Amino acid sequence: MSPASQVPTTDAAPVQFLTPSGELVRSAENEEYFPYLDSLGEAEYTRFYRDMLTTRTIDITGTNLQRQGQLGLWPPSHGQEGGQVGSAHAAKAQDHVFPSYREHAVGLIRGVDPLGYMALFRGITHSGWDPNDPKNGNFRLYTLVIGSQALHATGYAMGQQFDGAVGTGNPDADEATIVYFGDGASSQGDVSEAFVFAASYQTPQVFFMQNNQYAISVPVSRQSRTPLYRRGIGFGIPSVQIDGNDVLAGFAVTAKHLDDARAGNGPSLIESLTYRIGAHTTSDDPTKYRMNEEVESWIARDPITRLEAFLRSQGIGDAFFEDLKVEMDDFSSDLRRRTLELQPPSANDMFDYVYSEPHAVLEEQARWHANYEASFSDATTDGSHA
Ligand SMILES: Cc1ncc(C[n+]2csc(CCOP(=O)(O)OP(=O)(O)O)c2C)c(N)n1
Repeated sequence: MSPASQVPTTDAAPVQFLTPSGELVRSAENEEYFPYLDSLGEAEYTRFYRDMLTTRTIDITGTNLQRQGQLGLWPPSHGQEGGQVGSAHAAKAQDHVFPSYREHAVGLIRGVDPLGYMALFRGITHSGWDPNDPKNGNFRLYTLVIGSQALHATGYAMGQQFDGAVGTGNPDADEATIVYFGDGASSQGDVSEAFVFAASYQTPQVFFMQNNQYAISVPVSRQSRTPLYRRGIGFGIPSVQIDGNDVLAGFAVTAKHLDDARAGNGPSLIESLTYRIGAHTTSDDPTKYRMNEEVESWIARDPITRLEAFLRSQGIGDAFFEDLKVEMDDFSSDLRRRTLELQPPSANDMFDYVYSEPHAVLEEQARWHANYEASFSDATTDGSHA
């Protein structure tokens, strides 16, 4: 028997509540998630729609600004809004969120001003937002070192457990952690190590893997011989696959597993099957490694158009969508204006974050540097100095 033929080949269908044409379906296998689905009504549906559209607007604005030389880089989340918006709404205020670098929807929903993304990718700040500021909803910093945030999250979740913030039975106090990472990251040692510790310590944690089918140019088929969610099962972590372009599945499944985590039932892994419609970043040309037909087939499963179809079937009319278009235009202009107004930091700021306490040698260097910079202020127009 060849090794490949020993691998089980049957997998449950990914959890889906909203079909690509926007029809609500309930299959008996997904019954455990029904209460979470049933907790949603028109207010939540329209909120999800608005958040997905806002995220796409941020993406378009960021991409345009990069193309005009105003940002150094932009990593688009176009196509991945369903899983992101659904899962972000499943997290409670007291939960902690560890992103990768394209979770623009998640940060938005946690309270981050998207201007922070622009500042970060304009290269004028190391972070873009303060994760300790309560208004940013415990949304940690973007992490470009692939997979390392899984370790940060697992360590944090171990701390939540040691602090007794799990399984007390108080739904407003019990905490969980959710960490976002990609299919490529799941091939990294850091993620495997995070799985080991999460399983051993039964951390209050959801691993939210966005399988957008590519790690830059490397397709999932090259990275793994089994569906990626099975990687979690090997570590003893309950794992489930969802239709990541279905915002309702994203919400219901994440809400259930975060509830389990807060209740002290340990970690779980959600593989959110989706597709990166745009480039990996604005430095990438995806036409070099994938076919247009493939992209088109995923555009037909777009998370926003399917929710629009569902909303229309629920009686939401043109006015709602027309008003949102105007709102998004204003939002984009405002974000663009504020980005262009961002000022570069003072070069002397670099001395502020070296040590936690003041340091005499560094203070001397900072004084010298400030004087040096000031010496240019009386430069004449021909470049010489007075
Ligand atoms: C430790 C490390 N190795 C390599 C890279 C270069 N790199 C940047 S993005 C990326 C692919 C990540 O793919 P995936 O985890 O699927 O996330 P996606 O970008 O598709 O959201 C790689 C290899 C990196 N940033 N960090």
